[in-house]
Amino acid sequence: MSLGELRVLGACPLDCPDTCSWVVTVQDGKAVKMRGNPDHPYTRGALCVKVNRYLEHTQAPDRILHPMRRIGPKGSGRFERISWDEALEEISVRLRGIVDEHGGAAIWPYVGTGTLGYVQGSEGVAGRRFWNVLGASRHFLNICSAAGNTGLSRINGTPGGMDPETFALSKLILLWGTNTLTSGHHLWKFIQDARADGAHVVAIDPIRTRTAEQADEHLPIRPGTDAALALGLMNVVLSEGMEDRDYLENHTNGWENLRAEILRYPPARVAEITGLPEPDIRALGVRLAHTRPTGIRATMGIQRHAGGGTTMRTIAAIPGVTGDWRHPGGGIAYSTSGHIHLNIDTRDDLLAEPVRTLTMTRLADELDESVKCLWVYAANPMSSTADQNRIREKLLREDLFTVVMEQFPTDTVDYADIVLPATMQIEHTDLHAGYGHMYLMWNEPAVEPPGECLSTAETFRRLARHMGLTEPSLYDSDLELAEQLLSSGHPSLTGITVDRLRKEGWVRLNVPQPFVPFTDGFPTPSGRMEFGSEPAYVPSHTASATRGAYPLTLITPASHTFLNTIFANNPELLRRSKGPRILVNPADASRRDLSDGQRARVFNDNGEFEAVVEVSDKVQPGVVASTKGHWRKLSRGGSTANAVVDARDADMGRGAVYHDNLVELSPCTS
Ligand SMILES: Nc1nc2c(c(=O)[nH]1)N[C@H]1C(S)=C(S)[C@@H](COP(=O)(O)OP(=O)(O)OC[C@H]3O[C@@H](n4cnc5c(=O)[nH]c(N)nc54)[C@H](O)[C@@H]3O)O[C@H]1N2
Ligand SMILES: Nc1nc2c(c(=O)[nH]1)N[C@H]1C(S)=C(S)[C@@H](COP(=O)(O)OP(=O)(O)OC[C@H]3O[C@@H](n4cnc5c(=O)[nH]c(N)nc54)[C@H](O)[C@@H]3O)O[C@H]1N2
Ligand code: SF4
Ligand SMILES: [Mo]
Repeated sequence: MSLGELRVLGACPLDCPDTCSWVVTVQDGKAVKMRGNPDHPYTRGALCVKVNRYLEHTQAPDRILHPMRRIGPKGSGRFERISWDEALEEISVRLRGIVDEHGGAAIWPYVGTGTLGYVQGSEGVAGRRFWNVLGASRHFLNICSAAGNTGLSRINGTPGGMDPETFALSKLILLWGTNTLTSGHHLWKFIQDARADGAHVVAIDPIRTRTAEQADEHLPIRPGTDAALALGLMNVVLSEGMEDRDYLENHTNGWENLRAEILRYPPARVAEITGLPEPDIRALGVRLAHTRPTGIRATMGIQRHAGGGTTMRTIAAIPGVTGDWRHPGGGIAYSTSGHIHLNIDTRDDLLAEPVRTLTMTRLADELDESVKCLWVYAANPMSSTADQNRIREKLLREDLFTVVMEQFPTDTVDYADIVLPATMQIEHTDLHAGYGHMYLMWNEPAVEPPGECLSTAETFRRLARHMGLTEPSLYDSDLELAEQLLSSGHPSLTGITVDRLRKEGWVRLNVPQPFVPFTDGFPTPSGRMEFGSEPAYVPSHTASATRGAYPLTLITPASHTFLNTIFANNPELLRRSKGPRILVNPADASRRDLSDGQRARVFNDNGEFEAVVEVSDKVQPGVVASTKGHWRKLSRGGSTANAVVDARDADMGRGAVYHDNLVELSPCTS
């Protein structure tokens, strides 16, 4: 260790279930190394292909370091540098004018998932007290997991489920609409531990992903038909006489209804709906009937469909029928966020009167004349949100005042009137909780912010001061905010303090090890699992629509090399992504004269994007797939997959439908 060398513990802020623990080595005030922390019980040392470049990313030449004001037309991305004082003054004048003339509800504070920090990011308080003082509209952050959260809450009373660590104890593992090795790979070590003990691993995914390739079995299901498969599997469990009658009797409500639904889905019918061979459905059903514990990992991918909420609810019925919730390693794991009971005190009492809620995924519709200020932070809607072309038109409106707090010159920044430079994780304090593990994580800043970058919390403190706002809680420091977050009094937080987190880097929630949820009943009003009486299968749009001019189902899942749109401007990761690509089955390719490596237009009535064709049986006929994350301005043709994605709601929670769209393909002619 050289003189002046420090090792600082931090946590990955990105929207990834794993929330890795990392160690930053700092020499003479400069971060010189970042490594995964081998001591963390869940993340155990490895980061990932993306975050291995995080340090390089913090020092990238295109980092935004100063406030800027637009000088070109909207969308041109032309700015001049201004001082923080000038930026705060211009913002204060504009915000005051908007509030006076139109009321606070004319402001849309559009926060995304760029960081999941509870102090600086979308999970917590950042900015929300400030917006409440101004009376701004509420923002519904439904883009990621809303349908699944709602579906699971209906049946279990919470989206929370298994502790992912307990997959090491499962004997049958269903990786259902989840690409573990790409979107949260630390679970894999626990799956491998289970395998070493004889567990059988099945991937259920329309794409033969890298995860499906590593599984013992892959079922290439027709998109959006998973609830029918779940019913079919339970049908076989009943035929085998292996339902857990005692569990059904004592811990569930609505069994007679669900049973009647299950009996309507014998394997032959399910084979027709799902496109899977009947013997495969039957064999998996028999395996499920006789294997305890069975652990189901189903994450957000599977619920990005018209029927996504119902899909999660019906899959989650399986451990009720098999009694798997009795055992460590049994049940379903979607997100652990339902087990996090921090005190998120956004001070809604500061709102003078009730305000409307604007919905993140519906930006294309809801960004109308009634919105006078769009304030974007930790989000990149120009690339991430559905119906991109219409969003672009709305962002061009001259009287819309758009402020973007950002680290990089994203597609959204190009439409800003004022850009504010944001810190990255090694430069600010934050408190995190994994949504794929049971630990609270501390992020201590390792270095000073570069240029004039400020954290989210500090930006809102300075703005409040500049505007002369007197509400004291607007000025709480980061450490005070963290203390408040930990002060809910919930038993899972007993003994967890800021001091302890700062010293130890992370603390496991105060729950038993192994953690088996619902042993004391379900957090529903009845204390039981609620099977409900609604239909148990709602097909996706693409599974039910007449196909007409757009016969192909497009799925747009996570890219291995980006995290949403983060890192898509890193030259090496962009190179490794091989640009926007589209997987096309050989039968569909030959019908359209498309060959491997050729450029194709992917289009529907919403718009189009360009992608390089990869002819492959990784997808079935009728299904094509391209990844999310690319930036418009770095893509040929200047648009991305979200140009064709509908702004439409799923059946529950107004969830997004990113994997449920119809398109056609044709060769690019130029
Ligand atoms: N490398 C990387 N990691 C990420 C992200 C990233 O962008 N890149 N994003 C992060 C975020 S924000 C999230 S929310 C999570 C999401 O992580 P995942 O839940 O894994 O989400 P997706 O990648 O959207 O979809 C997962 C799989 O679901 C499949 N799928 C789609 N439709 C269906 C269906 O109808 N039925 C079935 N059975 N499968 C289906 C897709 O083919 C895909 O392989 O990952 C996080 N991790
Ligand atoms: N086609 C398609 N589109 C999708 C999806 C899909 O499956 N398919 N998945 C959706 C999902 S799951 C999600 S979660 C959304 C994500 O959509 P968004 O929430 O818009 O997230 P990102 O596109 O990653 O943009 C986050 C931005 O925040 C910035 N940022 C990071 N940290 C900070 C910070 O501390 N402060 C500030 N001010 N900025 C910061 C980053 O530089 C980045 O530009 O995308 C959705 N879009
Ligand atoms: S993106 Fe996920 S896997 Fe990668 S470092 Fe962050 S938390 Fe870990
Ligand atoms: Mo997400």
